[in-house]
Amino acid sequence: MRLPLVLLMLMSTISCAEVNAVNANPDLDRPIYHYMPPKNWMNDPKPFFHKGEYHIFHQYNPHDAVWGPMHWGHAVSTDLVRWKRLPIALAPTPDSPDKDGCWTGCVVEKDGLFHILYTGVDPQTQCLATSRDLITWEKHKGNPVIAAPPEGVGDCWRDPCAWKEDGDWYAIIGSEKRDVGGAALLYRSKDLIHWDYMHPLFIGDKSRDGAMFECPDFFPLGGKHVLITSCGRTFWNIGRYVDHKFVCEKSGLTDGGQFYAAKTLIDDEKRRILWGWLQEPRSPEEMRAAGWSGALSLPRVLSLRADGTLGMAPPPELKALRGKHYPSRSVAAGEAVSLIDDIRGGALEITARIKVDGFGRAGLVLRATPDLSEGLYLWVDAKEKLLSAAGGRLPDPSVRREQIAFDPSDGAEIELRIYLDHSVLEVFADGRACLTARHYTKRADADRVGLFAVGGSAKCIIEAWEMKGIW
Ligand code: DQQ
Repeated sequence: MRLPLVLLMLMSTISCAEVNAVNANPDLDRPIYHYMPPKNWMNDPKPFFHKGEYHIFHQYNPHDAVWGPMHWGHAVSTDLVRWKRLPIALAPTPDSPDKDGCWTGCVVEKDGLFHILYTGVDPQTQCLATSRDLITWEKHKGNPVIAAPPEGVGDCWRDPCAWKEDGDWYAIIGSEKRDVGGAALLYRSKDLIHWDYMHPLFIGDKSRDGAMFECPDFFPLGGKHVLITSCGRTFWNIGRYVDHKFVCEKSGLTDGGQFYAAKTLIDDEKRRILWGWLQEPRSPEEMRAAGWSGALSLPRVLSLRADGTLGMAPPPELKALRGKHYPSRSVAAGEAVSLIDDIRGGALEITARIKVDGFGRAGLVLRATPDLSEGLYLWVDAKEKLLSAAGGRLPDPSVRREQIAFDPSDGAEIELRIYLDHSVLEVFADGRACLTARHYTKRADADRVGLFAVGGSAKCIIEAWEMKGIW
């Protein structure tokens, strides 16, 4: 039954003012099921779990949609899906060590109190704040608690990550050893206030994982230890923790695309969960025009795979976001993109199982216009051994290509778990490679899904759900 227009208009007037504003001026790119502040800029998540609650603290500029004087925004969830925004946890204090910003750090619990260790700027020093309830924070009167870096360290000396071990507190600070690479500098303390520098926990190689380490994270996983570091991309290193040094055995990328400064928590099911900052490859003018910038990635449950690499999977809780179901069907794809008749939308979860022998390149197009003049292509290339995503047109999607090493291994069926949320695309490939891409459009009809295979034909089993918004 079609409702009369008058009734439809009446129904729209009873929705809240914010919804009307959005409807009047639809932003086709704003995610609906990824956490974001209501407006302005966010980056760097800092997760913390306490008594059934997942807290995400994050870098936040409440005054503008571009990076600026950093505050700590705060949100909480009990189900990993719906988030409640909480008051700002930290703001810069004039004439203090964090006068120019409260940069990244970590949250720990000690003797029933919560503590944030963070970097104050400028210059970079390490500061402490304390809370009884995780909501109201009081800065330590003696800040900074670590005033200066050891000798031989470059400009980067920030983003402390602390943990308790054998009755003592340890922290690594992300840094750089000039001309060599990133360094995670290890400190020890009895009380989180007085810190002694020990030595580098680990020194990287600038040709492999960048000239410095931002936002380091260090934790046990499956009998090994993992060191996460960020410099341009976020890397994982898996190895052994021996005599307070990290011995790296394997390393790789947590994601090949717009995913950065990722950090973890451990929950009461002993799941180690990673979140990253979904970056916005837009100009300051475009970000200001949108009024928002940056989002929190979906949670990724980490595991140690049998081959010693890092496994990443979406948690089952995300199924709560599923709405209308598009049942599983088998679709043949050829060189020309075949659009699927019924599956469409800006917010979708898609599972695609693709057999990858006998052709070079096969994948999906998302956010496609019916005339295919626009689309976001996602594909596996068996020859390049890459998983890639790019906006544009086939065969040469021209706008910025995101990619990650991914060997589909001959003849194997690969499973892509795809989360599309307007401008956000997050993909989990076989639980061993992740790719995040951003794609912006002005076309309301850019909501089609299609399949293609270049250099042969491919069979794909595809199933999808419309995704519900969380606000
Ligand atoms: N972002 C913070 C720094 C960190 C960087 C500043 C990484 O603490 O190193 O907003 O994105």
